Amino acid sequence: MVKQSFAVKNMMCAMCVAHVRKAIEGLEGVKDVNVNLASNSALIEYDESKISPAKIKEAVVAAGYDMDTTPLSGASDDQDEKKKSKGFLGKLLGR
Ligand SMILES: [Cu+2]
Repeated sequence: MVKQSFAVKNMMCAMCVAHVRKAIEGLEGVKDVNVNLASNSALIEYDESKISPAKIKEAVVAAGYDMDTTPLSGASDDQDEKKKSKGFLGKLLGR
């Protein structure tokens, strides 16, 4: 089981967030999903032996949105928390 954050594109409002969440949470192998509109990302906890980011993306695309299959950040280090969020924002703004 892994917990990773992915960039989600084309979300405009709370309804979009609900759509994306619904598309992801119904998938087999997905345990938990938290979609964030402000950071345009989805924090997904899933069983990597049952589902891949590519499969999750398929569901997101089918719902009318788009998602990166590369996680935004890997395993987190507590002391790097600030640095990480800065890099994360920079990544989003750089697109
Ligand atoms: Cu919307």
